Amino acid sequence: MTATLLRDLDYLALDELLSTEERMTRDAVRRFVERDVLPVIEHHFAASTFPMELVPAMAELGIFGASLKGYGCAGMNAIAYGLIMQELEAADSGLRSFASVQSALAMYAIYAFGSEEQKRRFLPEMAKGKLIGCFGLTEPDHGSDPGSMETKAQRDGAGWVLNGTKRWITNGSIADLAIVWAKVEEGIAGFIVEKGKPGFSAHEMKGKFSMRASITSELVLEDVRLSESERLPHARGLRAALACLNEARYGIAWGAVGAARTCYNCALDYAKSRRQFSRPIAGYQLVQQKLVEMLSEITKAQLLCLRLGQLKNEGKLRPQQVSLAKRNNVAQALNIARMARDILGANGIVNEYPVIRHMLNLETVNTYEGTHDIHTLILGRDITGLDAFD
Ligand code: TGC
Ligand code: FAD
Repeated sequence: MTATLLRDLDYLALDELLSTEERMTRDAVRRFVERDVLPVIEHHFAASTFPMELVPAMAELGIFGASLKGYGCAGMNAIAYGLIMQELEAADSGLRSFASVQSALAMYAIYAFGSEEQKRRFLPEMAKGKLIGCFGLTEPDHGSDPGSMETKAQRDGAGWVLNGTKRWITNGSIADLAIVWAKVEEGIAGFIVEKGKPGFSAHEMKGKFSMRASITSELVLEDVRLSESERLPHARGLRAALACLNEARYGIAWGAVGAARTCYNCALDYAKSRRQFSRPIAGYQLVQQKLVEMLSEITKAQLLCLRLGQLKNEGKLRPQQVSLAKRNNVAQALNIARMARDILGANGIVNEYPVIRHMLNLETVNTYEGTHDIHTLILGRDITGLDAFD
């Protein structure tokens, strides 16, 4: 993948709506991606490994917990945070996933629902990338419906005993701590389970065709004993876990634009240089139609993101609005990746170009953090007042 594919796509001059700080943040992350990520990402995707060597530089850029305030975090606004996610995913969804899980799921869970002691102990080290977190909500038999989870935490004197299995957990086997959601008598609670706890193990899941530059694991909890101080004291009910998802889904809405932009840039360059029937294929109406479709959808997705960011900065963003953007932007990005792959013909299936990698990754992004159809139902419930989940 070449650096020129990271170039901006800004048909409506949206850059003018960004502050100097937001632009600087975006450009710094783009430079990092160009310098450090592009040379290694294909290798990691092929080997199915995550580029851990990039973690210190990501921490240096303030990427982990970027929008959190205090505790060693950068305290950026929501738009700057979104732009970071966009630039990371322009390289690979696995890189954005790593940052999303660390920041929006693990760090945010501690930030929003942890005790002061937990925040002081974990957040500064996580911001430095010295401690890696993961987020265990999904189980083998409970994905879209996490409220039916079977993992249990039972009272044991002053502490707790946890039993259960979490599956499809990003960063699971490279994490130093897991945020684990479990059923308790009063509903659902969140716990911080550190690596090395007796009875706790993480196993990498192999055989993925998608998100290969990202570690996905199963977490097994067998009579894991935790003290009360390892429970998130302010996490009460499924709503706490879902509040973390809002943060991650927000980042995904932005990130998908980055993946789509790379695919578009690649398809445009290719179409201008590839000649068939004595002319560049970019000169044919059918190819132009695809490129224009891609341009339009990326531009609309960018506008959605910017407005979402403004609402988030003002503290007015509703979860359903995040669902609208996650659902739309990921579906459009996946469609754009498929169109780009088509424009590249046979070259669309080889790793000389980043398009097939993005396309495969986006299949996961369409499924995790609420599938496309689950977000349809969340929105359907919001506009009709009728709950299709029941
Ligand atoms: P429901 O009755 O709708 O809600 C239960 C309670 O939660 C409240 N609530 C929310 N609160 C904050 N944010 C949201 N988005 C919320 N949605 C609902 C709700 O008000 C209620 O509160 P209370 O006080 O009345 O109890 O619960 P339900 O069981 O009917 O759930 C429905 C549904 C589908 C919305 C929800 O369960 C869902 O979103 N399912 C999708 C599961 C999902 O997204 N899993 C993601 C796992 S993590 C992941 O994939 C990480 S990928 C790595 C990466 O990000 O890169
Ligand atoms: P299911 O819930 O079984 O859904 C299967 C199909 O049924 C989907 O098409 C869905 O839309 C449809 N469906 C389900 N219910 C309904 C309904 N009521 N009406 C209509 N259609 C319905 N989870 C974590 O907790 N932490 C992580 O870090 C994490 N990382 C992940 C990384 C990867 C690479 C992947 C692939 C997944 C990850 N997940 C993680 C899990 C992810 O959130 C779930 O896969 C997702 O929520 C969907 O659950 P499921 O796969 O069990 O599908």
